[in-house]
Amino acid sequence: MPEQSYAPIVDGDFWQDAGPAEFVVTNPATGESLGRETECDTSAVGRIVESSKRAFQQPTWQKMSAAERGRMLLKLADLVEQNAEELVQTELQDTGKPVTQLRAGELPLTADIIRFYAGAADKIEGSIKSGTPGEVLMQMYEPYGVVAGVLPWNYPLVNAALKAAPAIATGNAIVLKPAQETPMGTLAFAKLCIEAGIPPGIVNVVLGSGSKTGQALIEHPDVSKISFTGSTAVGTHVQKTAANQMKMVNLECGGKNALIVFADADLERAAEAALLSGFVNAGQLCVSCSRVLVESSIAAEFETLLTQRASKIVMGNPQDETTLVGPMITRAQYDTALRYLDEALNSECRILAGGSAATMAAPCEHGNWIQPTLVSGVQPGMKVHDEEIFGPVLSVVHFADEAEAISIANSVSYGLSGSVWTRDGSRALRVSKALDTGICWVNTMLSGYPQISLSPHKLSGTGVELGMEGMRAYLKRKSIVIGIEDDAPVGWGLG
Ligand code: TAP
Repeated sequence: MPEQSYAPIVDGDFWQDAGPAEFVVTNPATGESLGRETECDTSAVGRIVESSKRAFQQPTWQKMSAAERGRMLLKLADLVEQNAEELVQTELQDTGKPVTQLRAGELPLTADIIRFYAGAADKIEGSIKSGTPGEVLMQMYEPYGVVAGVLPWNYPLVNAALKAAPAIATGNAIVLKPAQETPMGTLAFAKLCIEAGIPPGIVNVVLGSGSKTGQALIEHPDVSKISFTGSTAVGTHVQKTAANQMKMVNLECGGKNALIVFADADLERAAEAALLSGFVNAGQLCVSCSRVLVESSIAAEFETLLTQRASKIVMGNPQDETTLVGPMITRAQYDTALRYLDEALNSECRILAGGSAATMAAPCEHGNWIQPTLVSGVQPGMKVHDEEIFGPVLSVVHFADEAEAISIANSVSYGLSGSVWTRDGSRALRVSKALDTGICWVNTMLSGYPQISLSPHKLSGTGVELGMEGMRAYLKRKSIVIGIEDDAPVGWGLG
């Protein structure tokens, strides 16, 4: 059978000879090759951005009503659902994510995000302000033009929808750049955009490494806005690059989030949430809580609950419906997580569950497997506490009182999410307000999408994604002042 090749999408079609196809895309669960991916160089990226610019400037796109763009997005959401099983299998191969998490999580969320922005497309309102009697002051919104959507590998479909749906709803064109390891979901998504009637060129895809293709994309002068999701290190670089051309940037970056359990909480539910949060997608989820802060008076009881439940977690072939934990996406990510575990093993921490790489049976024996790991006795200042591991490693930290819980939670340089577990309503609100994070859940986790907006704090990013605010981030402001009286004074006292 000929080897599968992955090519960029321009003007609605695959561009087969866009560049050399040397990068091997692998299935992280089995280590098998899924095909080779083209790398777009600066000139190929230039051609693709040109196509996006042309598509944006087309009179048909410029004159299309917001309601019509919304209808196209509704069609796209329907197509995502109609092709759900194919998309599930694509993502399963490409990311190693367990099939149940794809069916119940990533696919429905992708469709929900698209529908949310479909409905929101014609709800953007400008304003008329009361100025002097001789003038009308108007404020309105306009699309940027060509937007770059730079995606991580952990949730390719959700992230493609998160960037493309608001971009389309607001009348922009978008060039998506998936992570080199996971091109398949983004390509499938872009093809469905064409099937939904979204004009060719409005959603293009470049393929290749971040340092070459991604860099060429964000530097392109016709790209007016960059929406980036990925690590803090790369996000910082993207922001610096964008500053050279004063481009608008949205950065959704790393997290080291805390789930805080007070003694009065429903401990069974809190334990369930902590494990789900720490181990879903093998811990490769930015908003997951990888630190569990537990009040000292119930710490022993809570750790027993965590350990008992962790022993029942099934890690294995992502195709199996009982699997909760799949593999790490790449060998590099696997090596990174093992380095953190080594450090924890060589410290005063106690391993309550897991603690090492896992040996798997065929067909998964060559995948990137790490046991779901619970580490107790973790303290601020330790790397396992302070740094984002992005693997199935849940750290347990004890605290004496509310003030200490807040101080530990806020001691890291990230500020993405948090979760507070208590039956005391005032304390829930007090602690939520005190956490320096973009979102805080109370007695729940990972819910509220796509209506809520996420605006990362500290080194977790800048700008806003999701919700209506997330859509306005794809629009620039324009003010128009009209003099309607011939004798109205001209501004600054000139008249
Ligand atoms: P990164 O290594 O930062 O990569 C993210 C994207 O940026 C990839 O497409 C990457 O391309 C590209 N890239 C790398 N260098 C670039 C450059 N110079 N110019 C333009 N693009 C460049 O992150 P990752 O490892 O894929 O994802 C994991 C990280 O994403 C974690 O830190 C996680 O917390 C974060 N994340 C955050 C969120 C939110 S909502 N805050 C959501 C998901 C993930 P290549 O990979 O092809 O080189």
